[in-house]
Amino acid sequence: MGGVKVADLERLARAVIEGEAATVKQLVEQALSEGLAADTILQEGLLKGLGVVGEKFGKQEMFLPEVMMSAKAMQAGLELLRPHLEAGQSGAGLRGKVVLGTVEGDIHDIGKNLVAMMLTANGFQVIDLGVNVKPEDFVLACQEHQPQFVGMSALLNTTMPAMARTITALEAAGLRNGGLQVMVGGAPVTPEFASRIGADIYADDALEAVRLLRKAVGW
Ligand code: B1M
Repeated sequence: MGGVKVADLERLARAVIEGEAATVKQLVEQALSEGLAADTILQEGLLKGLGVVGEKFGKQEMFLPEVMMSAKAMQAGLELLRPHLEAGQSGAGLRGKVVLGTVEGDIHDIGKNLVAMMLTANGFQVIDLGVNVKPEDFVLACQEHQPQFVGMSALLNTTMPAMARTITALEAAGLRNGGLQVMVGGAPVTPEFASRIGADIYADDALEAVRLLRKAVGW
């Protein structure tokens, strides 16, 4: 632990910004082997880097191909952290079942994957439908798996209405009468929007998602 330097995490953030997947992997492995907590590597390295990417993208200082490289580098790092973030859990699925996906028209999945990882780490069974999930596919998955929760992620203003359409489809299929609770999240989603569309739970980040679902199942 003592050997881990802030400079290494700064290098890691820089490697994400520069889209250097190989360097990201190497620095994550190094940080893990030096005993740094996976959560610190995630927050202070990977997510810090991606945050800068988001700012630069917004200001048109970075462009789509570069952002894609950064996202790939981020995912490479996240995969190495996955076993550590999910470690130490027995009885996976005991706490409840969650059908999860990024809504129709939206292919952002880093936040959704983090939510999936943190829920899995906390004993929930996650059925991950991936990205660009149509309302009818959420419905089919809920009919098949009978989860207590369905979680939707959206990162674009233009795809937020797909959350409302999905809730309407779940209602039309009679699924919400059975107590299925809807959780929504993603950078542009607000608590006000969540309540306006009839979602039961709004979570600001992955840890909050875990906290709220644990509360909902009484654990
Ligand atoms: Co895009 N993108 N992107 N992008 N991208 C954003 C979101 C944007 C804010 C960038 C910007 O302009 N500054 C902007 C959206 C503007 C808006 O509408 N509000 C944007 C745009 C415009 C686009 C395109 C339209 C660009 C184009 O084509 N011209 C395009 C859309 C493609 C599509 O989806 N149809 C596009 C494409 C892409 C890439 C493919 C290059 C890549 C995604 C790769 C991937 O995901 N595999 C990408 C990326 C990486 C970003 C930024 C830079 C980073 C997003 C991210 O992963 N953040 C992003 C800028 C930014 O967010 N600052 C941006 C890290 C992640 C951990 O955070 O997903 O918010 P987040 O998740 C958080 C919480 O929100 C929460 O928990 C997580 C943290 O613990 N959470 C939930 C998320 N889902 C939840 C669900 C829950 C609960 C909590 O319950 C179910």
